[in-house]
Amino acid sequence: MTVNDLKHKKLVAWIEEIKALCEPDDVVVADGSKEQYDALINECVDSGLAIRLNQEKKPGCVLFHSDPSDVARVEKRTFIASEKEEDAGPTNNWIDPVELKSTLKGLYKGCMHGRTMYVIPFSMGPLGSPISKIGVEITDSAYVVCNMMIMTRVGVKVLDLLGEDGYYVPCLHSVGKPLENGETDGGKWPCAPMEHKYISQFPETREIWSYGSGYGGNALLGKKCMALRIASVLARDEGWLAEHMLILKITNPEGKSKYVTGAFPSACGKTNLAMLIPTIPGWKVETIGDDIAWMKPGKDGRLYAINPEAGFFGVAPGTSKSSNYNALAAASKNTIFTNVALTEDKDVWWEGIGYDAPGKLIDWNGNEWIQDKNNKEQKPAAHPNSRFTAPANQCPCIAPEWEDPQGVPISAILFGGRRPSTIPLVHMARNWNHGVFLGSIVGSEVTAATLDVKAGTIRRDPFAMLPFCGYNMGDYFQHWIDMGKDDQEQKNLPKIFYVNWFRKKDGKFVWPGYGDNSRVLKWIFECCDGVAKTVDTPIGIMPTIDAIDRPEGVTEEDMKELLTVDKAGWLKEVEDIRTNHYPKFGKHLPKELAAMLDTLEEALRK
Ligand code: SAT
Ligand code: MN
Repeated sequence: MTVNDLKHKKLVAWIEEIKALCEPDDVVVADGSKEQYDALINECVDSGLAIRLNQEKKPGCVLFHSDPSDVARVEKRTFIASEKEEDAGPTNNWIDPVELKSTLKGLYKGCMHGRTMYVIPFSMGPLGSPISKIGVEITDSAYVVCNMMIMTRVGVKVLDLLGEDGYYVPCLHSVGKPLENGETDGGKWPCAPMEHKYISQFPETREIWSYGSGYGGNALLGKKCMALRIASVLARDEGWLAEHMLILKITNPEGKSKYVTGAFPSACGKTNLAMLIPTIPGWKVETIGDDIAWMKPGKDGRLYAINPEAGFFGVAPGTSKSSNYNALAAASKNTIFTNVALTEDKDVWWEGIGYDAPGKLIDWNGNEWIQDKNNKEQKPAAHPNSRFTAPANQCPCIAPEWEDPQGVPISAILFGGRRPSTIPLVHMARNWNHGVFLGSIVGSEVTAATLDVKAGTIRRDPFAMLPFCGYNMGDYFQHWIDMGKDDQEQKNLPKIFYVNWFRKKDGKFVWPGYGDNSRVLKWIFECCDGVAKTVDTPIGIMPTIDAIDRPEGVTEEDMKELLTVDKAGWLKEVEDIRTNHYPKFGKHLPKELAAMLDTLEEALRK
């Protein structure tokens, strides 16, 4: 398909403008066909950028190894270029949009020399859903095109929906590595040096300009850039919520189902929770989405959620038959692996895959790697943020209604993070505003999903949106408060919970997590029906000690540890919020949240 086939005048004009700026060798429109996907993958394999995996063990799968500097999102190089700095708020990097565009135009000038420019029309959300949005990404990376074809709905059908004058979010991307005078990549992942990487969002004009990185959230612009940063701005203006949340369906033994969303920072197990296999008999969990939820109020006052994505961009390390059977099955064919290790028979391997390395490997850096379990210092064979890009419809537990254009009605919203102490296994907010308070104070140990914050330290990550909110986070809190103004008691709005699967004692996890999290989901299910065993505490509503069935290996003592309010710990938490967290938002902090903090402290001191 070529630009001549396009009917949308504004789109054609934009393509011509970018073509004149970036000066590619040619322009190709992504039509969404399997033929085009296969041809692009073949090109990547032929040029040495990708390795075709063992087609008996992993049919339709390939492996890419990125440049060692281009393995995760780069938060320091991510910018919200609003007209006023205040509108980007205290948690985002800001550059004046005029200045940033001028810098970027300098970088984009001629940046596609020697490359093909691809135009990717894509829909975030089921085609034609009233909640979905259309974007068009221009990129010079075939890797990006193929990943977008898995992660979003791409091609002719989207162009049909767009018609001659439909609205789309323009998303411009280049790896930032022009090829001069017949030069080739020579099988090396192209990208620009760190100081030239820019992941830029322009919230007023709803544009995305990304330069210099080919990786995940930096380059697949439908995901974090559009479905979270730009969508959060649209959601504020249009009265809905664009959130960093999984969506799951849970069914009890009587066949009654509820839908739950959950916000957890990157690499905290959203994919595992969305696909869990319950350890309690008779219960069933199915998946709607594992990373992003768009929720809109319906006429009945309930929130209806869609998963704007069509695939999973999941963390590979730690994914095994026992930790997440469904994710492994989803990624068993037609999957793109990035930065995992390669076995001698061209299969994939990573740390925590559930078995030892079957012989010599090629690690994610392309070097020979032999497992040495006695060497605690051995560098991992797969990068800790290595990923699989797998079509959602290959997941054995995908819910039949996962593409329902109307979305699914949400009964409960979970917040959580990795917290080795203080935060109990689960507690429920007393009302909507209290739930917003819980979302606003989420903190988590940092993981490998971001490159420029030290892994292992605890940082506040409100609503798990710290790197993804496209405007002032204080105003975002206010938007959440506003969404509940007519339904404080949550007659129709979801109940809100704070969970923590990551409590540690003597360096070991107290709660087994994974499938056993279904026991907590069961209590949450019962809370939504008003039949759970609960106790009122200074921090909110908690399960009684016997309300949650104990998994094997968890003693009553452990349960007490998990479900007792650690008053001293919480007072420290309050102190930290009061001195380090909330003051950042200044006058943008909703008064309701400041009041919640006072109420919490009073209750703890009683
Ligand atoms: O690289 S991504 O942003 O897509 C993954 C993540 O950090 O959640
Ligand atoms: Mn994520």
